Amino acid sequence: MNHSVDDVLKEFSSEKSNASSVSDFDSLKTKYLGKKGIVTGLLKQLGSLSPDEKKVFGAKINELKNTITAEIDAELGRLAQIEQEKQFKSDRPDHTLPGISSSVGTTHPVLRIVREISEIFVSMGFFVADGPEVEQEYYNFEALNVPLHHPARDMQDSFYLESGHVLRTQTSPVQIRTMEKISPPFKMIAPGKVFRRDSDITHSPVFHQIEGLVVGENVSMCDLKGTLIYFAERMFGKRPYRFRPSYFPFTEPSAEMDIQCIFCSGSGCKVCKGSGWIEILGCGMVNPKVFEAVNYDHEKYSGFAFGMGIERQAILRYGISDIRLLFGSDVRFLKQF
Ligand code: 2U9
Repeated sequence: MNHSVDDVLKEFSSEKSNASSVSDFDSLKTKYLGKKGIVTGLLKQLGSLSPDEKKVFGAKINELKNTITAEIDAELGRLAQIEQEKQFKSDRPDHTLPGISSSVGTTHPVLRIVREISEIFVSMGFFVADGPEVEQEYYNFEALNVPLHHPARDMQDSFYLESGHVLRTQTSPVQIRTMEKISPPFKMIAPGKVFRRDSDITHSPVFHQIEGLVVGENVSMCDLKGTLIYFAERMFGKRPYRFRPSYFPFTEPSAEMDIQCIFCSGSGCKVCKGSGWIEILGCGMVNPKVFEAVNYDHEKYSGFAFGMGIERQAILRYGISDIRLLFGSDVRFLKQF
C-alpha cells in the first residue's frame, strides 16, 4: 500500500508534466479523484486493513488526495487566468474603427418662420411680447370687442376649461395685456400657439400665429400698408400684392392682404384655387372700442394691427403640400429644412 501511494504520486507528477489544457487537467481530475478514480480506489482498499494500518495509510492517502487536488486546482486557476487575459485582449475596443455618430436635431420649420418673421419686424423697431396660453374670457374676447353671440365664443369653436378659462384663440390677449402696462407710442409683435376646435386636412386644433400692433399719434392706413408691403417683399420677394376689404371685430376698417400666387405667378393653379392670388394675412385699423377697454384716448391715438398663421407662411415659403407634415415630427421631413 505504501508503495502504491508513492507510485500514484509519481505517475500523477509525470502525467501532470504532459498536461497543458483545461481539458487535460479535467481528465486528470476524473482519473485520480473521480468516483472510480485511482485515489478513490485506494481509499476503498482501506477497509481490508487493520485499524493501525488504516490510520497510517488513511493519513497518507488523504495527503495524496490533498496534494493532487491542490496541484490540479492551481493549474486550472492559472489556465483560467490566461484565458481571461486572452479574452480581455481580444475584447478591447478597436479605436481605429469609424465612430457611430449621434443624429443631431434641426430647428422646426415653424420656429424658423417665427424667427424669420420676428427678425423682419424687429428690424423695423418692433419688440416681441409673450403671454399665457390659458386665458380669461375677458382678454380673449371682451377686450377685443368680440361680442357674446360671435361664433368664436361658442363651445363648438373654442376650448373652454372647467374653470371658465379659454385656450386663447389668437395671440391678441398679449396685446391687451401689454397695453394695460405701457403707453403709446409702440410697435409690438406677439408670436405663439393658439387653439381652435377645428381639425381637418387644412386645419389643426393647435397652430401658431404672429400678430402685430402699432399704436401712436397719427398712425394711418398708409403706415399699415407700407409696413406690411415691406414685410411681404422681404418674406416672399417683390411681387404684386393687393388689399381686400374684410371684417374683424377688433379692427375697423379691416382688410386681407394677398400676394400674387408664388406657384403659378398669377395664371391660376390648384394652390390658389385658380384665382392667381394667395392670402397671406389679415389686418386693419384698431377699433376704438379696443382702445376704450385699455383706457387709451382714442381721440389722441390710433393704431393698426395684423395677424397671420405661421403654418400657412411655412407652407407658402417652403412649398409644403400638407399642413399635417408640420405636426408629424417625421425627421425625414424635418431634416429637409
Ligand atoms: C388688438 C387689436 C387688433 C389682430 C388681427 C387679424 C386681423 C387676422 C388671422 C390671420 C389668419 C388669424 O391665423 S389666422 O387665422 N388674423 O386676420 N388679426 S387683425 O388684430 C388685433 C389684435 C390685437 C389689441
